[in-house]
Amino acid sequence: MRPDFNDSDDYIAAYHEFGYAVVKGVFGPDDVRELGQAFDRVQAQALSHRGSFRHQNTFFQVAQDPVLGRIVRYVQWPSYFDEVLARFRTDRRLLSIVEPLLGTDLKQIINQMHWKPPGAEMVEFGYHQDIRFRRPRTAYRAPEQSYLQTAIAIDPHRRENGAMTLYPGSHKLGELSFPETGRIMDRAKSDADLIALGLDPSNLVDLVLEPGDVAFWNLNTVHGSGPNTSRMDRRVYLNGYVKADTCARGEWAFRGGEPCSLGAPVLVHYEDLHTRPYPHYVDEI
Ligand SMILES: O=C(O)CCC(=O)C(=O)O
Repeated sequence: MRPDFNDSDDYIAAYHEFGYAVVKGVFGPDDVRELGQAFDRVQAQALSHRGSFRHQNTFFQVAQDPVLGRIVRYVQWPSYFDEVLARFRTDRRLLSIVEPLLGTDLKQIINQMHWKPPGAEMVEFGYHQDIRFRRPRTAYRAPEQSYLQTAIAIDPHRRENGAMTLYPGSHKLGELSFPETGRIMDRAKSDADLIALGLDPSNLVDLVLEPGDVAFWNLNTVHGSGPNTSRMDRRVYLNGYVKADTCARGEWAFRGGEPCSLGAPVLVHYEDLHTRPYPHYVDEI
C-alpha cells in the first residue's frame, strides 16, 4: 500500500498504517492561485516588520538567513486578518478529509503558513513529533487519537525544495525522547537524531505533493524537513484540528459540520494573550 490516494477509504487505511497519508487534488488551480496570492500578501506584511512580531495569537516569524538576508519562515494565525486564509481554514474539503477520523465538532490549534524561499539556508526543521508542542498537556485528552495536522501544498513539494520527510509507522511508537534543547526550526534534519532513538533512517520517506494536494499526519509521526536547494519556493498552509470535546484550547473551526468564523481570540498557544494582548516585537534583527 502506498500512502497517497485519491480514494477516501484508502487514505484512512494508509493513515492508520503509516501515520500519515496524502489526498491528491483536493484543491484546484484557482484555489491554489488564490492561496498563493495570500501567501505573497502575508509575506510582504511580515517583511514590513523589523523582526519577529506578535499581536495576540498572530505571530510573524522573521529570521536572518545567511544567504538571503531577512526571510519569513512562518506566520501563525493569519486567519484573524486575512479573509482568504480564513475561508480555507474552514473549507469543507478539509473537513471531509478529517471527519472520518475526528467527527464534525472540531477546534483548531494550528493555523500556520510556512515558506522556504529558494536558496535559503536556514529553513530546516529537525526531526520531531508534533505531540511535543501540544501544551499544556492537561488541556488535551488522548491527543494522539483526537488531533490531526493537515498541510495544503501551494508549490510542488519535493526533496530539492525542502520536502517534509516522514518515518512511516512511527505513530505507533508513542512519545519518543527527542533532544529537548533548542527550537526544532533551528536544528538541521539529521539522521543522527533518529539513530539515537533506535530508528533506522533508511525507512524515511520524502513527502511528494503537487499544488492542491493535502497531506495529514498523526501527532506522534516522526518528521522533519531539509533545506531548499532548488529555484522554487516551498510553501504549505497548515491547519491542525482537534475533537472539540477533548480539548480545552483552540478556536472553533466546525460545529456540527458547519464552519465557524473567528471572533475575539481565545487561548491557543500564546499564554500571555490576556495579559499582553497588544502588538509587540519578540526579537529584532
Ligand atoms: O514546513 C515544514 O517543513 C515543517 C513542518 C513541520 O514539521 C511541522 O509543522 O511540524
